[in-house]
Amino acid sequence: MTTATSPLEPAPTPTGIEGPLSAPELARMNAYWRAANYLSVGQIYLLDNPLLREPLSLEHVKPRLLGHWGTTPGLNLIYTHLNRVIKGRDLDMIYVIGPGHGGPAIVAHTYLEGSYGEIYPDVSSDEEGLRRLFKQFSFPGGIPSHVAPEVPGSIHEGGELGYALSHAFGAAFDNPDLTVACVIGDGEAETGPLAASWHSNKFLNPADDGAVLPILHLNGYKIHNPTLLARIPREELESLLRGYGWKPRFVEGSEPAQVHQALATALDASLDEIAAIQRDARERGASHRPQWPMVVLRTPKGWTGPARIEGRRIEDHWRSHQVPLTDLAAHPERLDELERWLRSYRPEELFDEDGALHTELAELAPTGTRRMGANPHANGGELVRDLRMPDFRRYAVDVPSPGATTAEATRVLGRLLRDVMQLNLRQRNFRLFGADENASNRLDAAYDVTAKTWLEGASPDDENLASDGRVMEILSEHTCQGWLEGYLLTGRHGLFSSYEAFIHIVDSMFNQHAKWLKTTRELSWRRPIPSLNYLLTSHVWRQDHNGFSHQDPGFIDHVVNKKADVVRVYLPPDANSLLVVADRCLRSRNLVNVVVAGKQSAQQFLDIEAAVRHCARGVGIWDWASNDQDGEPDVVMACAGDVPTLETLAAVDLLRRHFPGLSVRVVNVVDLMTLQPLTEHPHGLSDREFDAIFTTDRPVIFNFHGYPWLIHRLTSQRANHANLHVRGYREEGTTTTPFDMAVRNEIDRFGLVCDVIDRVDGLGARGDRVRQAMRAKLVEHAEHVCRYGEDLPEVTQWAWQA
Ligand SMILES: Cc1ncc(C[n+]2csc(CCOP(=O)(O)OP(=O)(O)O)c2C)c(N)n1
Ligand SMILES: [Mg+2]
Repeated sequence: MTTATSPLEPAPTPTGIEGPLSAPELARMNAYWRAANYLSVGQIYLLDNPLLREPLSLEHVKPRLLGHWGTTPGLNLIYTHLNRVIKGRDLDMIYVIGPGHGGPAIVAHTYLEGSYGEIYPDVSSDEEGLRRLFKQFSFPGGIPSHVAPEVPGSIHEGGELGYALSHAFGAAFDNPDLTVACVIGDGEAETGPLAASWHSNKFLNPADDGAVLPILHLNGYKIHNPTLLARIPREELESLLRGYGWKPRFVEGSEPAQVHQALATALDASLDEIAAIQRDARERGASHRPQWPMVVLRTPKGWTGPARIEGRRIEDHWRSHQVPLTDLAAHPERLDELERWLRSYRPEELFDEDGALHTELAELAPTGTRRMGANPHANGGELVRDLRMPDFRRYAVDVPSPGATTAEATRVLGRLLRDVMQLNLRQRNFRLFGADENASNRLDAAYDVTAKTWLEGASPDDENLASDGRVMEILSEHTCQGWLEGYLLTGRHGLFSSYEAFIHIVDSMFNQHAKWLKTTRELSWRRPIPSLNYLLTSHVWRQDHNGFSHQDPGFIDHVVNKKADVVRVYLPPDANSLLVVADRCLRSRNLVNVVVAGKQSAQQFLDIEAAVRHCARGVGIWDWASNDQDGEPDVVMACAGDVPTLETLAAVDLLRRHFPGLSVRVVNVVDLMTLQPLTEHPHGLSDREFDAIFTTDRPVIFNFHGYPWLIHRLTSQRANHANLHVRGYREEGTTTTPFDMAVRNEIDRFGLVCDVIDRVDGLGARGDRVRQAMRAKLVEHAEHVCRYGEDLPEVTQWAWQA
């Protein structure tokens, strides 16, 4: 049914163009694309007059023009075509948008399909709704310019480029019915994280996982430059993508009808191929990696916008990246240009009298939860199923008395994780991630119940590799992080274990995820998702094989910058406390939990019930190590982290021997956030509680796992801060003995004893003699390690005695 003024009027189709779209269908899709483009330009520019029912004037235009046009028409085109295949095939599909700066596109489409208005009813399908839609974009009190958490259907803001494909794969794992369409900007494709993530196809099991359809958007430009992938010869690009294992289909052009047909053809062929791959694997087993299809879409940046402005090329140029026409007040002719641009989409044909999209166009969108803006996978909290958790007490290390046993904390945790894996095999919602280090980090018990995902060729000597493995290892921290984020954002659970020093590689990805969580907490319609859990091990104090390059405890400094209600940092002192903390983290929602724990054999201090009590408070006085029962201590020996805790206890032992009358209180901190004031962090101790533990006037010698400054930063507002003396990592050490690492950074027992002598009044001449003895020990230590290559027997054999 078409009328002369209807958008269904077939666009003049150049002869000789073939494709799956009938002329009316092509015309309707082109009109839908026009509508989305119109709404996108409207969002960037208009405050009022949303349907251009009056001539455009300056007061209809926003005073500050903010946003990104260049990528937007391409994103709109793709969305329009994805709607077609979703409807045609009843696909369960979400859309991950790498160039997330094209926020107007997705807001426009979710508005057109109705999912936007269901969440934000004020933005209604009428003229008033359009006015609000336009005004709110990049406007104070409104919405951000990117595909941020505020945008329905998004699991990926795209503000920081590089993570689209790894997020898409994370969403697809264990979602066999889901197809994730993923647009990758050609500039984004130059980033390291994106480049590594092409390899994700080697980890996707066609029988048990969903599919990812990458669409490389070759619009030719970034902000101020051409892109490499758009300028290298086509055959090199094709070889590159084929080398990564993909089967690319090229769609190229700048004539709408031709591009519509070509894109529809490419999507049909790609989705047919995906369906065939999945059918085959699901019937006959997933024995190898298929060559998955992808699309390369080469269309002009800023397509359909002004071709030239004042003689300079805009369309098909980087100059279209942000807002092509600015400073309209000073250049009235630009206002005319803007009006011509907006009217070129012929809004009067697209929206009815009330301002609603014409029904025959609205019908092009899928309905219900098939709309990409309403797909529950993109609001993963709606789909979360709790993990089935074993009782962590079953894995407890027997600790008859503090110091009586040794254990490797992460190996103990590995057994718990193995059983978490086992218990959730059927619901397929738990995975472990790590950059080639899960075994090195002693989590290899997991391989008793599952393998590492591997769909490439097999060698008879391989170990623990299988196409249906659930431990994900690729030597790209970015890819691990991106996969895990995608997995969590779609409502599943996981844990990322990393060498402590190298987790910094994903500092920025952590930032973005923490920001995402902070924002979603403020959006009632976004349901809470499982927390992002980091286990940082092979930590700074035990770099036996490696040395200085592998030493860096600074990730936690970085993490605590983020909103307090999103981050947690735990430093369990031994295996049982690690079990308790891990249980808590795996059950939590909407947090980033950072757990730092050693993997080496180490003394154990807490039996499991003591660990439960200690971790519940997060910080506490260890009465069994203290002798201040009669009142205020002479000194507080505080510690956080397994190695610093050991050194503190060894120092306390020395103090007992040398100063039997000295009253010493030992405080251990598991939950670093307890140190912050309650006003700053929900786990912060009240001042009263803090003062009760740390006193208001006694010296506190705090032995810390990380950089000392962090403890000062967290406690700066506490009454006793002036008496706080913090020892921690001082950027010293190399490949040396464990105790020498402590000595070089001055967190060692002998140095701690000297700290006490220096800070507690009244130790007199005895104090001087003991200080001298401690210094002598340090000299003896230095000579011994250089001569024998190992620590003094009195150090290695020391154990806490009840
Ligand atoms: C990691 C990162 N570096 C730099 C930027 C700044 N930036 C924003 S958009 C952009 C260009 C993106 O080009 P492309 O991926 O081709 O997207 P297009 O707009 O062309 O679709 C850049 C460099 C960023 N957002 N993220
Ligand atoms: Mg580009």
